[in-house]
Amino acid sequence: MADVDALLERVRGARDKGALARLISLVERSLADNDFGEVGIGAAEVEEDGYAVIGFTGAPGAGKSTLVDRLIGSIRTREQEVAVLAVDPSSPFSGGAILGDRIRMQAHTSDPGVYIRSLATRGHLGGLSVAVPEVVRLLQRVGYPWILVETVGVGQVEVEVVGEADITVVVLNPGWGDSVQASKAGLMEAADVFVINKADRPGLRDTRRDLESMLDLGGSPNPPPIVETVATSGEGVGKLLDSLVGMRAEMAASGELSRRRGERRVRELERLIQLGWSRELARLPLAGLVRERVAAGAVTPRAGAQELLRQMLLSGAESEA
Ligand SMILES: Nc1nc2c(ncn2[C@@H]2O[C@H](COP(=O)(O)OP(=O)(O)OP(=O)(O)O)[C@@H](O)[C@H]2O)c(=O)[nH]1
Ligand SMILES: [Mg+2]
Repeated sequence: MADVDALLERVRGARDKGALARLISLVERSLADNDFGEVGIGAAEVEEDGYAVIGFTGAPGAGKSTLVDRLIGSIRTREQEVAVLAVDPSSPFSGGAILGDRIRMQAHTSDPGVYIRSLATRGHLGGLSVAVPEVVRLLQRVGYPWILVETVGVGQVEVEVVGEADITVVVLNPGWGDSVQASKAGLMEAADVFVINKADRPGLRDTRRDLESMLDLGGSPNPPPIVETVATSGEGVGKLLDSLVGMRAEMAASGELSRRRGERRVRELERLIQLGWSRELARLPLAGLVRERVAAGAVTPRAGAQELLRQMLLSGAESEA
């Protein structure tokens, strides 16, 4: 994988965005091809508090992209670099995906300190849950101190992606029921920071009060902060960044950051083991036959699974002998 090393050097040295795009494509392709081989860029983790992964989630149209765009501006004002991953779980294509966001963030694309990339992972091996951590690890290894991950899409996938960030920002809007929606989607537990964006709209006070009472009910001794923003004007975005900076420092000092990252790595390991196993199982000569027999009702699914697992263990033992 000398090629990969050369690309990595070009990104580390000159912030060659073309080289970075090629590296991400390599990761994507290896997942799309169901190629479990070493991509060669996931080797070691850099030191713990040199970077932070911030995930943004919330209802469609809540203003996540506008907010991320503004946050890029604030981070750049503080002369730090930032990478943005826009994750589109519904599309098998990257590049054209999330066109609107591309346009929105276009002002930053000529800035060498900003890297924006959309990641479309439907149909890939393990989908999002495997691709996102790999690409995040790549971005972190080439030295981006801020990695912002925005998801488009709804429901389950959002929550899944939430698990891939150090700090999760849940974006709500003023208006009846938004916080109720968030709580139904399981986002209340996942939130480290709440943003009430579109604070220029009516209903701000009510939404804040709803949210606060919901958090009270949750009874956490350490409820997440609530930041009000108007992403279109940038109002409140500096405050959001301050709050992220503070939280990141606190989490690093308390050990929470490394605890979360350790958990994430173990989850990733488990997913990869599952994927590896199912791939190996599917490759067994017997797999097709067992599937047919299960479909026909001749064998129960459990007996079929047991038979295939036994076969796999046997073939593993043979190849080792
Ligand atoms: N009035 C007002 N409009 C906003 C604000 N923030 C974003 N918008 C508008 O809301 C619309 C949706 O914003 P986006 O940033 O695309 O929202 P999103 O959450 O990224 O949307 P998806 O990616 O489709 O889920 C756009 O028309 C924005 O201009 C705000 O603070 N106030
Ligand atoms: Mg968006």
